[in-house]
Amino acid sequence: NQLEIDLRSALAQGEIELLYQPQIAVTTGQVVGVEALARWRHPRLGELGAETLFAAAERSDYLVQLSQHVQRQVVAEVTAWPAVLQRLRVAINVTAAEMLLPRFAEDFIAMIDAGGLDRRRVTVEVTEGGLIDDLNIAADLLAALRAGGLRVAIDDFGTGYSSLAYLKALPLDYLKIDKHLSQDIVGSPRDRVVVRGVIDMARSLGLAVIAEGVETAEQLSLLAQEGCNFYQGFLSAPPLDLPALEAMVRR
Ligand code: G
Ligand code: G
Ligand code: NA
Ligand code: MN
Repeated sequence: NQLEIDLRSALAQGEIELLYQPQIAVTTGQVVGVEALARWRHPRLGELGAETLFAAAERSDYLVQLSQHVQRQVVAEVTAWPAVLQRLRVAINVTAAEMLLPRFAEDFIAMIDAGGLDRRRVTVEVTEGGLIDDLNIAADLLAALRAGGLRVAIDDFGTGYSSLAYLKALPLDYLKIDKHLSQDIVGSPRDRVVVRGVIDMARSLGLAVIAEGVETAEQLSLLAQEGCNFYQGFLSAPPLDLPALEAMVRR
């Protein structure tokens, strides 16, 4: 597959680009953090999304190297940001495959320290579907990250089949409501009840709630009424490059 072959030169050629999507506090409208999202600036095919990038890597056994490359790139970029952005939190995605590596948590923390990024600003995002199957092992890994001063978010909550088991078993700081749930809340009383239940449960467990994929003022208003703490989405900003992020935070 040509895409898998191209991927081998992509890292060396600096074709992986990072965008940063703002995370906004619902009550104040302030940008409090960003999620780093990878893009592939392919020399012939143009800009490819993270799904294409990571699918190509998965097929060619390159997933862990790619994911770690992206993480080091995030740390290098963030530490070089202008002062006005240094108060923002940074959410970094991890894959299940790398969590299975021996010493995952220690190595991840060492990577953050080596780049000179304050651990306390970092959130690790794990996806429900991407979590390792043994929840006891997953719980130990996440606990080790938190013991090191990082925070942990469960991503795309509500898309999998074992959401409640994850919520019950894992030590977490944030629950991210999947974009479909955030969006279906308008016009569907049943979906609104489900979102309400998820938010109540998360908050009772001491987690902060981040809604993803918020595109309209009406969605945000309903999520605010249900007690959602933070949101991401096109309503405030798509994933941004550095100049656009800086302009938004200065505004
Ligand atoms: O960027 P969207 O635009 O398409 O991202 C799709 C999914 O790909 C995200 O939900 C995220 O879980 C995953 N993803 C995006 N960027 C990264 C990354 O840098 N590392 C990992 N492991 N996953 C990422
Ligand atoms: O981490 P994860 O897979 O959830 O990444 C979120 C994905 O959703 C990214 O690919 C991002 O570009 C995309 N996204 C971010 N904001 C919105 C939005 O408001 N609407 C939609 N449809 N997609 C969004
Ligand atoms: Na994510
Ligand atoms: Mn997500």
